[in-house]
Amino acid sequence: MDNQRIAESELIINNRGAIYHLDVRPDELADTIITVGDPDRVGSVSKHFDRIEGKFQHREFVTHTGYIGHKRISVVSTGIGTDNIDIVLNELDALVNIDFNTRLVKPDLTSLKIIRLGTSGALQESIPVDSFVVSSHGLGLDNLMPYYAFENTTAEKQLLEAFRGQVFLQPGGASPCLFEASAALHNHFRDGFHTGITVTCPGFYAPQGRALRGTLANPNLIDNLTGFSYESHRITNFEMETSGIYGMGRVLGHQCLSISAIVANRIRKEFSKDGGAAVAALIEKGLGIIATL
Ligand code: R1P
Ligand code: URA
Repeated sequence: MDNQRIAESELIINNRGAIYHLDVRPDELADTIITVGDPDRVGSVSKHFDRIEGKFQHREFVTHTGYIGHKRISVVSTGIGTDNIDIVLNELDALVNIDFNTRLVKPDLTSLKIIRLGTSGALQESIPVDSFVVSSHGLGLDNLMPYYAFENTTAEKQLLEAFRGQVFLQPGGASPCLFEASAALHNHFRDGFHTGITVTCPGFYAPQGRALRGTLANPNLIDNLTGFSYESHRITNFEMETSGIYGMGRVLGHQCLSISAIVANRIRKEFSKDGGAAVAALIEKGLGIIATL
């Protein structure tokens, strides 16, 4: 495809020379990025930095860039859901891979390291609250990735085929998609982490099998997901961003990994007594590794 100038309506740059939603300029972003859902969690990460270089905020998108030793890291809040992931991943990519002066895609592309530090609900009895899960795959039941053209590996196609055969999804729901984590990043996060397939849902209540007053269209969803197995693969947990991050990483060529503190166990019907402490522990453990990447 010709490298055409990207129009003002498509790549929106504000008066500060910063991208539309994140309000961050290209020079204000590191190549190693931590994403968190909660804007308040950005400060809980950056308080561990030796030096903070800049703080930016627009809407729910808070960004702090700084250093741990010589390692430059940006931490960015995404808010909740893969609709926000569409915005954040596209804007992070534009900040490194599009020249903001010429509006042309750069000839040499940068592959960012993007690591989500989030919260999640476990779908296996053996994964207790306050433990940590690394997502070997993101399996999307949301509707973001069907809007993009992407390639799946043979292994991903086989796993998705097995999922389609075993798990009943109510008619009219999204078509499932599946992406593997960056193997290079995953290899750094083995000790002290559970690992498995993470299901990404378009909501927290019925889309995750929770009924308060609404009636579930698919009451067997949790049992179906918990019981899924293909070769050594199991579904470990539920959340709301991972498949979007992995899918957009595939489309744009970034290395992505999603790590969650388990705050709920849906099989034992337990919730963490101190989810804040579990997230703080995940941030400390995660930063210890991320600083060495
Ligand atoms: C729901 O409570 C939110 O928590 C999880 C879900 O993915 C969703 O965003 O992640 P975060 O704690 O990172 O936001
Ligand atoms: N986040 C989710 O999306 N689901 C849970 O059960 C817990 C955290």
